[in-house]
Amino acid sequence: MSSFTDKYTASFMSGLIARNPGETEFHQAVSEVLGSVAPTLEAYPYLLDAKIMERMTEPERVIMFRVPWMDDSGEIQINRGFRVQMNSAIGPYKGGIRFHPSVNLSIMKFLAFEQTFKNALTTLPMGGAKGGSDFNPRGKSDAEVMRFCQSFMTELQRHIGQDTDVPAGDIGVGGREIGFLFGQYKRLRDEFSGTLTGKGFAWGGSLLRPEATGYGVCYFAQQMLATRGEGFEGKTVVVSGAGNVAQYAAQKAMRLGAKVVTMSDSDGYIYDPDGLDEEKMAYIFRLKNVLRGRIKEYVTEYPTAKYVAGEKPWRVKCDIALPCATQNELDADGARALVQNGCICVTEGANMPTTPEAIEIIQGAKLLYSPGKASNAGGVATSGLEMTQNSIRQKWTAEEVDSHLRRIMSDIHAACLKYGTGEDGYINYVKGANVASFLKVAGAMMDQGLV
Ligand code: NDP
Ligand code: 2IT
Repeated sequence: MSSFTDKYTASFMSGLIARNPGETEFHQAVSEVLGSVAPTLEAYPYLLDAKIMERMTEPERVIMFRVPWMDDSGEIQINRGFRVQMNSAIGPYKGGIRFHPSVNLSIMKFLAFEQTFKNALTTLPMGGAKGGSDFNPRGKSDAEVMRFCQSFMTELQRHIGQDTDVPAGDIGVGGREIGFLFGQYKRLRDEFSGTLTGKGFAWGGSLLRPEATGYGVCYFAQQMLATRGEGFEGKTVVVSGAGNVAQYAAQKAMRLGAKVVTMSDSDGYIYDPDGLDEEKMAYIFRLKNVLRGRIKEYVTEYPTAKYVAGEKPWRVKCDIALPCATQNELDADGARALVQNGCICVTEGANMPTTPEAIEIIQGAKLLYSPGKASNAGGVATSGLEMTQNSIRQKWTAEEVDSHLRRIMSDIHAACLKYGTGEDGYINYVKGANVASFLKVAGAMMDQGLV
């Protein structure tokens, strides 16, 4: 690193930390981007004069609100709601809503910051945002989830709109929650519009949106593997998570000929040495999406598999790892285990699942490694396709959506190659994704003046 890069990064980060104390996930996300783009800033000093990084790290708007609701026993509950509208330089704010007890301002800001760059990579006109609540949907009845969603939307509705801000799902927010949120939005605003994505197919949703993030992860991994003449066929794959992204990443990897041997949740992981097949996948879909059960129940149904409580799956020998659960789930020990066991490719499905130390280990060992903002962008890209279909009042076939998704993932891969290929030929996907998206967002901000 040049002395400029070192000095600029250190002084920028100390200012950011002073202005945003305690927001460790936000600091981590900014620091990763800054590590990639500082040389670009040095090369284009007018971006420094324009204080472009200072502007990009200050949300355009943060909304924090009370979400009161009544549980089934009649007790009053209070949660905190958030929407961070980070950047609208290239389109209306766009990004998911997360319901998880860990949600706080730092997590919302890191996710909205990442989303800005991810959305820029999709090639579609979408700005960056994220929202959510510390509400825990686990163990709640459908009626409780509905009342919570209605209360959450009663406030959120005044800040969003199809040309303003278009939320979607994330952890804890799937088809059921989007339905309740959409119903309340429509009722309060008297408007049937594309203001949310991830809608049911019968009421404005796009085919393949549920599958898109996980499928996109595998399409991206295919492109990464192809740079080394490899593919999924015959490879052993470790997946973390058992939610939306993990399920469809596992299904696609399996259909591409890989043996998927693990899935997990926050309590532990299952290891199936024979690998998942269509029947086992159907069981998992029902277990997680209909019965809302825990992944450990898999071993009751398939006793040749084992359940490992309290652990993450990274010590299981594999060729390809797909972290698809949550931030910072793959740490230095996990990364070392993957490298030692001969893993060749880590493709992120979750947002920021790999810690900075783990990224250093994985890239140091020259594994293929892609950050979520590149490899999980298929979800929001297909949300963008849902917005297009809503605007033109048409429905595309699954084949049409899939072909757009494949093209977008391939364009993102090409952008990573363009800006991330080093002199030794090693592709630094982190640098590639950060520089490509930074240049796009920065250019749009410069064009639009000081706003
Ligand atoms: P889901 O709620 O469907 O599933 C989340 C999964 O991750 C569950 O298995 C959950 O286990 C596990 N998990 C959640 N929080 C933790 C935690 N703190 N520690 C360990 N495990 C945890 O969410 P999604 O599949 O939609 O999202 C997964 C990741 O992908 C997130 O990082 C999300 O931001 C990202 N993403 C999602 C997109 C989408 O379209 N849905 C698009 C792009 C990225 P448990 O049940 O025990 O909590
Ligand atoms: O992190 C993400 O990209 C998402 N949760 C999807 C956002 C969206 O608007 O589809």
